[in-house]
Amino acid sequence: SGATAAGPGTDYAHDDPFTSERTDWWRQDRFGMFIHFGAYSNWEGEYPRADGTVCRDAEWIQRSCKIPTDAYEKKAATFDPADFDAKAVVKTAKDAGMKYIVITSKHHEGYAMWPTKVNSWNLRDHSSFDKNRDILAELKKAADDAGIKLGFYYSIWDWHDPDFPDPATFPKYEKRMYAQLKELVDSYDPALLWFDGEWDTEDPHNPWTARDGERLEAYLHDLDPDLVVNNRVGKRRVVDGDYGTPEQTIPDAPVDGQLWESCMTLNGHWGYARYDQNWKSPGSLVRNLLATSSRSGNYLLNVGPDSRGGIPRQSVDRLKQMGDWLRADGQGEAVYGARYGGLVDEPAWGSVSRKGDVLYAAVTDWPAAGQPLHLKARTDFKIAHARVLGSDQEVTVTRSGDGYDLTPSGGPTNDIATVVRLTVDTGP
Ligand code: JFZ
Repeated sequence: SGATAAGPGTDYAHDDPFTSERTDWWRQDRFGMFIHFGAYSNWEGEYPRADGTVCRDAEWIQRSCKIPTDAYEKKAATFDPADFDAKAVVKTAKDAGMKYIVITSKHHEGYAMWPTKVNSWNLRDHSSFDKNRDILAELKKAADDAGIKLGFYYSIWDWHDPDFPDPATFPKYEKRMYAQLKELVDSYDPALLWFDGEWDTEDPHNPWTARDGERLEAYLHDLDPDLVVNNRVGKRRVVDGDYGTPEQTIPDAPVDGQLWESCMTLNGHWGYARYDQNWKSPGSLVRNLLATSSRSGNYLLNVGPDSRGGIPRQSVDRLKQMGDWLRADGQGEAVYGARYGGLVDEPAWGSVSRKGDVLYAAVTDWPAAGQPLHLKARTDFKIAHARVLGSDQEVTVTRSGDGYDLTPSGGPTNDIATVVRLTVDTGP
């Protein structure tokens, strides 16, 4: 199962992420929560200009709206996410069926969401927040209690540190970055690190090189050899970590030679943006999750807490509906621990995932009465048994042309995706 090639480039872990025990939890869990939360959240997506107009963006607001550093720092000094409730966040993730959480510990703005000793540009020293609180520690405790893994997003690109953009002073920045990463690992024992900002940008001053990526990977391995790390550590995939990170899209087929995780927003922004009400429907979100797991990928779905630290109601509602679908009739079986099966072509009517000798055909376009669902076989196998999860309706299985026809005798069990569970025999 899976490619044995370790994928392109240098592997941080010195093992094969496709098969190693280290990545096992990540390969099984399939569904995680991304949290974009930082000093940018305090703007709630809106920067009122002196001329009375409003400039809008989320975690990029400082750059896109050209907010002067002193104004940005002043706003951060009023940041008071007193409503941040780690237990509620973890419960939202758990109720959604999510198995891990990745929160921005430091985004491009450079603001640390934990009491770093490296500088004072952080939630304890530069805010109006309770000085006795540490939201990463709270999240770690709540996640541990709930059996949920915790990981940190960390931006290599830093808009605040004056030593970042100048290649002559960059090593000084890099030292501080290494120190911050050590703080994160030592204080919170994260299961995963999700790097970003290593890429070539419109900013010609991003001095991060592939060599820097290699050194960083070696450093992380020394800090904690069990860490799972995404691929945004080294430029141009010269250093590729454990898995690829397609953003806002789902690859239309399994990716050869690389584990992957699609990260996606629930509306159109990562950070909180009060004006953005362009929410995805629960049905399309579940279908995305099914498409992802059936192509051996993970789905990292984002929430952006507001300036008080609360997750928008619209996000919580949608996630809850995803969890309801996953729990109903054991339909989560089609996702957790499941992957691309190699036995059939992906049908137009849904997706097919596999766990051992079981195929899960998740039907999003249920056929009209008496009409079959066709499965195009890629290789020879037999179907020993077929049933609809959560129903005792009969499914007739017949050999047909290049594969099988499955003809259900009744209707779908829900209006998002009905799962037909097939026991297969792939022969000796
Ligand atoms: C980055 C960030 O700039 C953004 O704010 C957010 O955190 C997102 C998850 O990651 O944006 C990217 C990163 C990589 C690509 C595009 C946008 N990319 O590889 O195409």
